[in-house]
Amino acid sequence: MDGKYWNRKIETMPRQDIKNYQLQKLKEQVNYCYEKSNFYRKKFDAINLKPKDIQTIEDLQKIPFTVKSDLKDNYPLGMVTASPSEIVEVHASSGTTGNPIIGAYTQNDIEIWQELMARSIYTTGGRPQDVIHIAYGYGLFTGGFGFHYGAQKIGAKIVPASSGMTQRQIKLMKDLEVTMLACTPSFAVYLSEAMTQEGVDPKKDLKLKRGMFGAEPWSSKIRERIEQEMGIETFDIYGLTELCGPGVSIECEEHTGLHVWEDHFIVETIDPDTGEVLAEGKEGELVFTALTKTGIPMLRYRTRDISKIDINPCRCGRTHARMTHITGRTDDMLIIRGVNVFPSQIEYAVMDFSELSAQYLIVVDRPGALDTFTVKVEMTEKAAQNSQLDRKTLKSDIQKRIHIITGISADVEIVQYGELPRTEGKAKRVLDLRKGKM
Ligand code: DLL
Repeated sequence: MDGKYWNRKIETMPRQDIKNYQLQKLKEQVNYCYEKSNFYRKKFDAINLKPKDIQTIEDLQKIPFTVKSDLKDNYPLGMVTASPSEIVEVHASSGTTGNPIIGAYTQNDIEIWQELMARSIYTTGGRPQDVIHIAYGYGLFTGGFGFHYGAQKIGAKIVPASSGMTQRQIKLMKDLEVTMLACTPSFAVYLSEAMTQEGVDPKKDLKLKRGMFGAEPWSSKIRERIEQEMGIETFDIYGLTELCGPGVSIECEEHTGLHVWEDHFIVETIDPDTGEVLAEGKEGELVFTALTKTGIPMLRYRTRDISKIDINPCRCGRTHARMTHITGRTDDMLIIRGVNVFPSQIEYAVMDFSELSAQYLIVVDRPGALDTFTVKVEMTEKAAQNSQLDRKTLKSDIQKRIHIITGISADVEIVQYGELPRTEGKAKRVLDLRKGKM
């Protein structure tokens, strides 16, 4: 700990030093994979690639991508490269179909994850005197444990609330004078609503100052709402089970993107269709190489997350590249009547209306030859009580807004406040009833 940095030397390293360090670690990791992993050796041998062919960072591009299905096909532990007795913990992601994605950690991996989470929480201003309420699920999901390990290393006081029992969470936040909240943005919205219902004013009744939200995309407008309603500063945090969990990148106090911890990860952006590596600053799919992970090493892992990278110096003094907030996933994209639509676009449109709550659900179906596209939205409690409100005009204004943003027309259904499901983990925003019909 040194002023605002958890590790000043690493966080403010000149970029050339970062590159040199990455190259050294990359060569070590490639050797490790080639010697110890059947999976990677086979991939290398198939194209006659040898570890000695990796002599520069650019040579990374010679290595084939690793994809989600590699992990699913090798479920549960087929990609473990360390010896089985070295695995000390497993986590898994909440995939909806098929085998879950397993993360298997050696002691080395856990220690690195803890260090990266401590660094991340510290970057958002977390200090030993903070009381950190962790409302990410504890269990197979990496959210709860990731924050727990990091906060523990900082020496903060932890409230391991996990998910569920919203009313009790609010009581604990108040009674234990919680200063920082960690949960999904959708749960933060839910908590804020529940606080209003409980008659708790977060600005007056709580000591809450900051929130660390991630694990799902969230628009700038949802963010504004959370900040205004709770009176807090918010930070976006990113990560995935395949790489460690949360702690791959984090926003600093400048809020100009998320610093990718490049002493542990090399990040590339690619064209999701062709796999071509894109120039820095161009939007594409993020691909990560984990430089220090030993349980299940990841070389050029395709995340399906869409973002862009900026390597310019940040005003905070950190030199690690920044990624923009994730706008969506390549597999999130809906094709409705031939038009590409991202749920984040709908969120953006809906959040323009102060009469609406932050909940929405996109329902797509194909009862006949054509797709139907319905967006269900909810009035806020306050708007529902306003007898002057012209619902017809509101509905048509929402329809127009969605049309401007997506280019296609949607049916808008305004439902009663509280009718759309609230989630404690990642929100489910799309119901695609066409699946199985196509
Ligand atoms: O969601 C890890 C995590 C936990 C990150 C808590 C942040 C906070 P998985 O369950 O494996 O891991 O899901 C990973 O979630 O590929 C993204 O699509 C999405 N995701 C994670 N963080 C963000 C974020 C955790 N800040 C997948 N913004 C990733 C947008 C995010 N999407």
